[in-house]
Amino acid sequence: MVLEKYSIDDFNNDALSGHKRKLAYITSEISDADGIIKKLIDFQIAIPSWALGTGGTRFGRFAITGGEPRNLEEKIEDVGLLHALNQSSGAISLHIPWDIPENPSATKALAAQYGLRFDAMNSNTFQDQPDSSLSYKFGSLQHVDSSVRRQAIDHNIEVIKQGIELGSNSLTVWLADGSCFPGQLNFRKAFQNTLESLKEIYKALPDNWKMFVEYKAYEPNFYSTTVGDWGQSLLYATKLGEKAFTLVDLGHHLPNANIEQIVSLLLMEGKLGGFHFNDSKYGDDDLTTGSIKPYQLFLIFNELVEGMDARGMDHATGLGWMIDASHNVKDPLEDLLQSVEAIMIAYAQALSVDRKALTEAQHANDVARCQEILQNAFRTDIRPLVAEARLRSGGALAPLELYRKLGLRQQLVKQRGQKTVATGL
Ligand SMILES: [Mn+2]
Repeated sequence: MVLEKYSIDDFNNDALSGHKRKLAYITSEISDADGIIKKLIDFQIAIPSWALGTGGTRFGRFAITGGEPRNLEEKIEDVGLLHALNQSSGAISLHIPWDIPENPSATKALAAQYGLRFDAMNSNTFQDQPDSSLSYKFGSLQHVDSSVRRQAIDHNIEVIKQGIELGSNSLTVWLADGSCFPGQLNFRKAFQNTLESLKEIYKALPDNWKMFVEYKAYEPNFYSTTVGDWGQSLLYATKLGEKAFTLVDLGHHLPNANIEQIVSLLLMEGKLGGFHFNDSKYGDDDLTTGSIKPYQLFLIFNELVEGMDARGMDHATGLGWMIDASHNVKDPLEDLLQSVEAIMIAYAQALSVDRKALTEAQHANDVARCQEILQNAFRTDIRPLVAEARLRSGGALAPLELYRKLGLRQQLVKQRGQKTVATGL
């Protein structure tokens, strides 16, 4: 389904006078509103191919209201729809083997029609596939048996090859490897096996590619995880070389971890590579970004902006930005629109922080002033800047509202049927 430009324009025209009024106010309140809008226009967040259908927990999956994408082409169509609405979702991230492109050049061309590029490729050695001869029950890249490690290495190399054909330039490796019980694993040997395996995968990376080593504190293993935190990920990334980086998934920390500090130090070391956005109350809950802890999201972006500027990095292209969430009770497209919106808002808030004043207050040990500066940025309603960025790039002033007004889910149900199931989790 292609969203006609006129339906966006009609909607925007109706909302224009109210928008202009709000924009004029915020533009007069903050400095360099136009510079912020330009940065927002450039900023794109990749949508993972597995987030477009029914998500779920390990207890059950509940179908969405129908019209789920039945194949990769329809997933691309869905991301195209999101991008048409918000102009900030111009990339898709594939998970192999859930979404293997049968004809990569046709897949690439289809994505280009919707203005999409292929972001990081994701390998999967946390599930056994029907055609795999060896099991990952006791790990993949860490496995005590070198033939299991070989199978996992070969899979990752295959994913790189598929990514090359699609024009991707990064590989995200997330491992479920670890142990469930004390004594099950020799930690050092598990680390070394994993490192040796990653080195083989690293050798297959083209020069312009990056490898993202994603960490996670626990689950599915509950005693130890072989890439369990940012320190372990940084060890691997450092030992592997300059094309390897740490990837931060917001849900992959122990409770109350100071993620903004982690981000700041990884950036300082030039080893932050990418981001997976989601939100959580307890663990890796994979809820809509910004739905539970919007202030934390802002604080993270505050460090991202400050740290990237300190290194002269381009905000839009310097790191890999992706949503990684799962949907059990919402329409995934509505959920993703909300997540992208929350990310854009947090980014805009971070861009509006008075950095000079903050630095001065820090140097003066004026703690109260530091807090005022950050909270002032957080509490100022900058949403009209985000809306203006969308307007200028051809998106909708209020994407979720338009999605509902046009009955896009109902149209997808009509087109694809009520009982369709997307590949994925
Ligand atoms: Mn992730």
